Amino acid sequence: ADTLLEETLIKRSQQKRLTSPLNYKERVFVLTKTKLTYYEFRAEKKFKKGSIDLQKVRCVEIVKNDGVIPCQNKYPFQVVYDTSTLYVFAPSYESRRTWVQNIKEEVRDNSVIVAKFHPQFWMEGVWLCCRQAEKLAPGCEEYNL
Ligand code: 4IP
Ligand code: ZN
Repeated sequence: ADTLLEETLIKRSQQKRLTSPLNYKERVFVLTKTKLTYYEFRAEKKFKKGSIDLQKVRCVEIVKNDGVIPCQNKYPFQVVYDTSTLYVFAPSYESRRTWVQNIKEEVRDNSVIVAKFHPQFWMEGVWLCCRQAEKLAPGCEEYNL
């Protein structure tokens, strides 16, 4: 499929298992009309590490943050799908804006779009925005597509 965007960004581990580590990895992100895929780039090759079907995306938005960001890229955004949230860190305000705008454009007609979302991080078992301690707790701020 045709690439709409491609850039090396940093992602936080999605911690799908209770025992998953919290870490940050540099990945090549590729956006097409149907998928957001990330690859590890090693020995001049791309190795696919994960992919999100855009039809499943429920929310894409910047993350508001006033704490320390423990990786080099300081402009976070979130992609919420199924029961997971992928946090991605862009190197600049402009880069983040481009990714959020382009993904929003592709998911505009999704039936699963949320009414409310969490504007801050899920961190150490709590949503920093609303202090709810349940990962699937309903969002606390109105979402605008
Ligand atoms: C891994 O840590 C990587 O961060 C994975 O990211 C991540 O998968 C894993 O989390 C996490 O355990 P180690 O490399 O130290 O094992 P990547 O796939 O980019 O390598 P996600 O789901 O974030 O892709 P979970 O979610 O699989 O538990
Ligand atoms: Zn919240």
